[in-house]
Amino acid sequence: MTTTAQPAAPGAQPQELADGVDLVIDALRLNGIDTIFGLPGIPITDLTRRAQAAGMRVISFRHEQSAGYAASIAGFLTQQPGICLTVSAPGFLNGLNALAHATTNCFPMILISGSSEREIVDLQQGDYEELDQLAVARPLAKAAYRVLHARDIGVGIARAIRAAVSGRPGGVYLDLPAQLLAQTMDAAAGRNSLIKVVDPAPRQIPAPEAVQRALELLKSAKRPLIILGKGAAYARADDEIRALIERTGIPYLPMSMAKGLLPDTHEQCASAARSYVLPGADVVMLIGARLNWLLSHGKGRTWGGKGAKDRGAQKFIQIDISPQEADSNVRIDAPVVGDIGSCVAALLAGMAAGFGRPPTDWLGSIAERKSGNIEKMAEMLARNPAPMNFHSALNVVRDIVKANPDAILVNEGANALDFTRSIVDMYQPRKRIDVGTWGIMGIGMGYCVAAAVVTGKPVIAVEGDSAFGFSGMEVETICRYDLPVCIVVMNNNGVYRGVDVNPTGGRDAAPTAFVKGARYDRIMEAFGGAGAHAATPAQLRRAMEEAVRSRRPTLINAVIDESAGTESGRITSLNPAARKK
Ligand code: ADP
Ligand code: TZD
Ligand code: MG
Repeated sequence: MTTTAQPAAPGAQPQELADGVDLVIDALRLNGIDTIFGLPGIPITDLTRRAQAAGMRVISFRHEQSAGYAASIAGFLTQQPGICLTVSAPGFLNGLNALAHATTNCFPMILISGSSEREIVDLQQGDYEELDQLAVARPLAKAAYRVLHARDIGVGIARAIRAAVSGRPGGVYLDLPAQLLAQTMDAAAGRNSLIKVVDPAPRQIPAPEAVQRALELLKSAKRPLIILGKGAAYARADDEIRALIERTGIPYLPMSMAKGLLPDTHEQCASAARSYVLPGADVVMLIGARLNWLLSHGKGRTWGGKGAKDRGAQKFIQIDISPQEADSNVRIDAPVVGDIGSCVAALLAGMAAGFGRPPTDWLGSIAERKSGNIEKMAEMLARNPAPMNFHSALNVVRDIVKANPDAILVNEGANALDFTRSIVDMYQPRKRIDVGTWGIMGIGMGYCVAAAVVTGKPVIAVEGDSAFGFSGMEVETICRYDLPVCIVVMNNNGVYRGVDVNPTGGRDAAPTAFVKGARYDRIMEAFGGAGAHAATPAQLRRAMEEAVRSRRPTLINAVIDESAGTESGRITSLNPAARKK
């Protein structure tokens, strides 16, 4: 939308003007960005309205944190920066958690926030929602920018896009003061100032000698292992990765969000023999996975070391776009720096002359462990205890996901997370999205909304009852946009378990215990969606099948034995109280 100014002199043509809002919208659209996740208010209400009027999808949330998580995962799912739009100070701060989360997880996202007047903020004169937002955002963002003049909006958005998606992706902050949005300039000059970013995430070709070094190490391996991380899922080099794994015959372990890059049922998938392959491998190739806490920092007993700080005997190859990642925890013998598609293609080209399969004793002993563990798991899943436990409930989810392999699975909680990750097989790339690098609670409903909006696929969310509470109000958002989301709340009456009691016998409940027998399904009914209460696997199955068939927003309250979980799920060892014991 443009406005017209009074002609400067009688008889002159009226000048066509564009304001800051026009230019922001046009700059985003010029770069193919057609969706905004946000929450309106001063000074960005008009921006949300006019973006919608211009044909953009504006998804309005009940809390900025969910809008931010939605933007971050939209970035992961599309390789385009997800946009989160917030109001100044408190709205900005609510979105900040997601900005930091995006940076930590290497997801491309731009948090665009309106802000108050610079002159007043900098003199701390107490403006409406006063906060030096740029300074606050900077340490948590990959890059942070402020635009003060309408003529710089094009540059500001171009820089934000490049910073978000190039190299290692991350969260970018873009500060737009209220005054900027109202500033006007000549519309033609404004159009001319916008930048359509050319090649925003350039390929990064690995050095031939780095590829050679990696190939030689891999060839020398007697017990090789590949670990796929969410960087590999993000990179969309699905065909190359599959070719590498199948041509080499090397067993692989997918990290949580890399599950499904190849089907979890693939014969080379070593997930069911994880505790055997990590200490047993002699050469490990990491593809888009960091040796952080999720991989025990590459050391300790997990890797066959004798103590917590001790290294195993593995040599490491690491494929990553960030040159600083190598040696972050242990020595990387063969770093390969570049984008995963180019690196894997270069490795494949280097193998064209032939590449031997791993020794059969390594593959044989993995296969043996796998089948033993898969059998044990099948037994657990077949049991039908009353009340339902995590296994019997997730056995149903496992079947539903198998029957709907293109559905996106959102997952958060502690036990609800760990059991789902190990029980529910994934069959396609980028279908499992979860708590990520921080193990953060609260991503649930934001992820559901974004996944449904940007992919158009059905979404299934498996949520701990505590985890769900962090973003539960977004059920209204899911109903408002009528999204095909089926939420299963694994209701065990609390954080980890529902059985804790206040040791003093006082009237306050224990810190980890919730209201018993809560009916989360009624929250969905309050907004016109379908609620269901499931006390048995058969009831859960019926409700999930109906949800997938109808594509209606659905929330199933799955009653889980309140004593079934363990403290902190699988990461009990990180709990200081448990450590002391
Ligand atoms: P996970 O949690 O699944 O182990 P991480 O988030 O720890 O995965 O690691 C992802 C890694 O992938 C990061 O180090 C990041 O730099 C890298 N990465 C992201 N995108 C690409 C890409 N296109 N090419 C190469 N590396 C990438
Ligand atoms: N706050 C945030 C933002 N992230 C966190 N990870 C936590 C708190 C601590 N926390 C966990 O690590 S898991 C969890 C919390 C509060 C909830 C576990 O309870 P749940 O799952 O009901 O979601 P289970 O199935 O009962 O274990
Ligand atoms: Mg719980």
